[in-house]
Amino acid sequence: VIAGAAALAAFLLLAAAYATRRAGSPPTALLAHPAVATRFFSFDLVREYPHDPDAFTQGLLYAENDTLFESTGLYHRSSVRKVDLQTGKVLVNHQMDGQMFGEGLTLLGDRLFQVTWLKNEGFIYDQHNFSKRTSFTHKMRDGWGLATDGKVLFGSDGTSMLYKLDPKSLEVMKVVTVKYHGNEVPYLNELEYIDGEVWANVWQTDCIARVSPEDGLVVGWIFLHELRRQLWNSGNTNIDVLNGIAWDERNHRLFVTGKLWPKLYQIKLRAVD
Ligand code: DDQ
Ligand code: CA
Repeated sequence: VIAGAAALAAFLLLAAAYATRRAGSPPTALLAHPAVATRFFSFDLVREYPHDPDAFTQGLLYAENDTLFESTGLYHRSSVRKVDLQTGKVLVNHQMDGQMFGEGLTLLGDRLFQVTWLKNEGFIYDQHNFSKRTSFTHKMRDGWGLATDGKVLFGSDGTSMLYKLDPKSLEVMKVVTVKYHGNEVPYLNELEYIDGEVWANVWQTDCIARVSPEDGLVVGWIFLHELRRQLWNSGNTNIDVLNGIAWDERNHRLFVTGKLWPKLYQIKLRAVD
């Protein structure tokens, strides 16, 4: 995972250097170009909360009144749950079929949409009663992340493609390729729609890409390696990657966590460019 972060950092530098050389101009000129005016963000920690260290977080969203919805993965351990933010306690739990590997989750209206790994089957749950459930199939290559702007669904499948899906038919309405300075950004994972952008965890990188859903351009990078490093350094050597972004739109609170992380963090972005 550390190698992954280093690889991404190296990739970012190389991509910038390559683009600069090709353009025959200094980096300032490159960054001044509106099409590549990518911003870079670090963060300030606002608060930390307990998070179930057995939750292999694959989908995360803020519900209301200090609760979250979360989808977890791994065979025989996958679940959909409603979680209390303050205590991390699981308030409602739905255990999935053992052959299912839970992935992205989002709430549109009263219904939770969930996709699964390596199957093109997804589920729709009544947010008030997880046993009221229907299933659907989708045409993404795989099921990784889900988010919504309140009208359509956004989906990721582990490639650099970002899908717009019709929530009624689950048909693909539009696909954009996510690119940073002309380079495809693969492994798009957990998603969140925030203020007109789709934010995507990039699997194995400690980074979140802020993507313009209209054209797929990366408009910002958020670097969160310090969170995983701090957990690791305090003895949590069992943790997996950063994954899980939730946005409390009303109170403008941003939450992040990771797979098997014992903590969930409220953070505030700080521009470093
Ligand atoms: N994904 O979240 C990146 C989409 C999938 C992660 C899969 C992690 C593998 C866990 C071990 C699977 C056992 C067959
Ligand atoms: Ca999310």
